[in-house]
Amino acid sequence: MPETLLPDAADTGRDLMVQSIVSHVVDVPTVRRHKLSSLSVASQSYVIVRVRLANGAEGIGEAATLGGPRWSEESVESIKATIDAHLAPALIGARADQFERAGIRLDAAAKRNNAAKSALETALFDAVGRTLGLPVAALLGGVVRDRFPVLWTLASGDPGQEIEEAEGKLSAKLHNTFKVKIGAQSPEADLDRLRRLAGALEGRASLIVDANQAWDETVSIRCLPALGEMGVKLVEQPVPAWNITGLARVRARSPVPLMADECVFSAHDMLTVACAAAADVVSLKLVKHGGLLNMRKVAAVAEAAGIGLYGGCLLESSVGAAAHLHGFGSLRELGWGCEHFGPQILTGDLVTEPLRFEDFHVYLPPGPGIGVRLDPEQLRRYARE
Ligand code: MUC
Ligand code: MG
Repeated sequence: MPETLLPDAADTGRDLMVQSIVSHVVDVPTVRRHKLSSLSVASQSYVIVRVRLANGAEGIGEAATLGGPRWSEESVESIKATIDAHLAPALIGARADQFERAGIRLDAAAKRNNAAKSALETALFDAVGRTLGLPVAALLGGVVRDRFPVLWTLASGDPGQEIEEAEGKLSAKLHNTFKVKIGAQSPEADLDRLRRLAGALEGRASLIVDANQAWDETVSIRCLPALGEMGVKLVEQPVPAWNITGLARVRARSPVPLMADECVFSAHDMLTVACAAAADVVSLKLVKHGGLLNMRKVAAVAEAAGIGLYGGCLLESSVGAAAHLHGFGSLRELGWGCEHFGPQILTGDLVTEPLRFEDFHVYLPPGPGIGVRLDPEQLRRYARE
């Protein structure tokens, strides 16, 4: 710890000292195969952490991954190993309510490993919120909104199946915006698929697309006008994450707004994207930013640059989704809605009380902390041996 910081003080009655940290790898099958440009999953893997304070309060957090270390560099195996060997020891004995100081400790113990750090930071917020009887959003500045427009992602790659799936979501009044995952096949095949979807859903639903870095600059410039003609509202991460200047050139010629995802992990990345005028919107995700406090810093840089905010996901269970909703609920602006449909694509959830999805919105779970509790039986059921 830098000398300018006070040493951890004994708490004034509430005893918020971190006493123990336990991590579990869980694997939950999905209702159907989910195909992205460079990976395909039939099961979602998370690390669930449980942080116990000296006062007996327990906080929970989740680190989501997608396809092992293929969406980003972290996998559940690396996350659990880093937490157990490096990050948990750095927090034991620290005060849970000193969130920024906890971040300093975690950053001193390990470079990046943002998903692992975000799970721990969520658990600290949850434990402190439970101790004080306050929702995490209150600890972040207070609730600005308690319900969020929520989209559904179409990612089987089969347009017939995708139209049927979208129709089901529309008639159940669950989702009326759909994100289509592209890039697993040729651009021409994806354009045909999107034309079918846009035609079938015209006037009843909005479409956005996510290429997950699959296209290059030339393909993007060639295909974006067609997406504009189909009425696609937003195009996410068309080019590789490293190609910020390319993204800016694509944006300058794009009839459709562009969203940065894999190219914005840190607030520094956000500043680079903003200075390059490379995006209209940014997708906020705890696994990228390393926690709620850092997510708010990324959001602040985006706001300062006039870049819109979107509540991104990595197919979190209700634990991770609830943490995100508390973060999103505390932001002044969230103009592009959110995509925390994760709990609905799982064949089972990890919590006692599922999140509420209704009337095309997902609701902030009420109650202290992140508002959801682990179901011990479900945890046992999905925990890896
Ligand atoms: C991503 O890249 O946005 C979020 C929803 C989904 O289907 O995939 C993720 C990751
Ligand atoms: Mg994305």
